[in-house]
Amino acid sequence: MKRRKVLKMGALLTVPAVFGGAKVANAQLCRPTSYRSLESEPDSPPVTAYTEPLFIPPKLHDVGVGALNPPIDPNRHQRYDEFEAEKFYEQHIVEGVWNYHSDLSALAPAQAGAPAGAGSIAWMYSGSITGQATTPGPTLVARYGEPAFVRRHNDLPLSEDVVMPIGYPAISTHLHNAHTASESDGYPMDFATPGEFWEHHYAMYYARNDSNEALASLWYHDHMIDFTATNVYAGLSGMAIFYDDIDSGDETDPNPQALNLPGNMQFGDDGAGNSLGFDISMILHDVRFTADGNPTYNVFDTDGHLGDLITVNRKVQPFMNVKRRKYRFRIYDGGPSRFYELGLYKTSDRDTPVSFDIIANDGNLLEEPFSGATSVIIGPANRNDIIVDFSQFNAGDEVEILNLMEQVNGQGPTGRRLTGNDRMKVLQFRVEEMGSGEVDASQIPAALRPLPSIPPQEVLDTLVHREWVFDHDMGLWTVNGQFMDPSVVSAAPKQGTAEVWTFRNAGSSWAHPCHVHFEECQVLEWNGKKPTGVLKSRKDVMTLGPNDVVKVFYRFDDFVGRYVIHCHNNVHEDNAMMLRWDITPG
Ligand SMILES: [Cu+2]
Repeated sequence: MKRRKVLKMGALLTVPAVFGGAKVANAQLCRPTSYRSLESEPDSPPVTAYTEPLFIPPKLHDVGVGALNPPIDPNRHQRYDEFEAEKFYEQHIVEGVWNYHSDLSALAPAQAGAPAGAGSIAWMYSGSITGQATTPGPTLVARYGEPAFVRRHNDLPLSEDVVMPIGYPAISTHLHNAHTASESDGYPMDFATPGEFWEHHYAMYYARNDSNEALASLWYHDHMIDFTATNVYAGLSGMAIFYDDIDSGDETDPNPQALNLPGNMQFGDDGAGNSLGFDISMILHDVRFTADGNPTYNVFDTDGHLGDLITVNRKVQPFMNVKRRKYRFRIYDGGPSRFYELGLYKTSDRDTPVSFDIIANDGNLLEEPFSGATSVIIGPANRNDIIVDFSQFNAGDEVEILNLMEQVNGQGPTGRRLTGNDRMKVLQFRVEEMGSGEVDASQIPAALRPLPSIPPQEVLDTLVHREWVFDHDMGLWTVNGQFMDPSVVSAAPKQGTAEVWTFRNAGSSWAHPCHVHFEECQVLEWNGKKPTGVLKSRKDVMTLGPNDVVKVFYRFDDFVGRYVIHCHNNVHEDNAMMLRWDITPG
């Protein structure tokens, strides 16, 4: 028997004691000791599932350097002359209305300059060729070796004039997991108020100039101090896709290095549920709506916020037409607080999960595909790329994504799986015949991208070791017993060094997705065990169940400045579960 086969069978028989695994069972989920009822928050108005076409954001449009007024000041950016921008983008952040679902829009009053019935109140990003603001915002499609510059304007109303009942109209935009100089990273105190802009220089440089450090599925989202959860919930999230010669986005790429994964570098949709390409990003946000069709949020619940309707690219329970061929789906948990176990089922046989391949964890290609997965678990800010082959279905078949993860409050999952009709509807695929002359040229190669090397144990033992304990104190959330204070530097590794960090969840009934800006890490041990399967990867969000302990390896290179470590249950983050750490010149 081949080694990979054995590994796969092993995964079926054993239970990974962690989030982020596939073919999982309940043992890895957390079990809150008490449940708080959601009865105080009324259900959203009824909507009809699978009637709204999936929205697929178009590309961010290159405006050219000449459009930037004032021009770029290279002195404001670390190493700008080495990584001079070749792509130039401008985005405006605005308040407007968004059609989450026609049934909800129909309930909406006249607001934000739009007539009654036009849509739910939303904060959105512009930047596509049409100039239309959307949520998610236009997708930043970038390539290694082609530095990009994005100027983001805060055009939200002043706080006394906003219609959005939640959030605060100051913005700081973080490109999640990008290897970004501090001043461009979306540090939570680096914010722009209405009428101001902030500039972001993305060097599109592999960490340590190592192509094994390539990132692929990223997202940009608001990171305003104390208001991240609410501002993202209001609509401020969008996707970013990084390509290179290996993961080139072109399934017919003749370059022998190219992986030829499904995709043809096309973004957007035709408005009727048909995508323009085969490399599709899907960001999940769970939202609760009022009787007048607007998003609602309980700011007094510091445990977290749960919506009762799952949106995909800010459409409630949408449908998507797919051809009988392979697709790459980049699945993001946009939060704020919900964890998912997503399974794929033919509507005519909801008892038999359809298997698929997982090719990336937290947006980073695995060494080899994890084949035969029957579900994928993601916590807030985690991403998994999967490949689904629809050629196994017939034209006319309907296939659904269902959420199997039971969660009744913001603390974390209950540890039980939803079954039958309790499973939550996420999205419906409608399978169509390929067009005449169309071929699926894509592949699922046996090898994807190697992992960067890790020093041997005797070297790891000599490095600086730090521990980050995620806990609860006086009704708020702490890291190492402290609340977020931007004037306190909790760690200051020197540029060019490496360290071993341990993340510990001190809570016995809480889940904490722990995120570190700037560098990603490799897991050394998860609850004392060496990582296998999809955890043998580079990660930027360690989703810790109760009492989980994860030891990881970090290097700090290329840029210096202020960064943060925080829980990516953004409600915990906003209630102080965040620390500043700095990289200092070596
Ligand atoms: Cu948390």
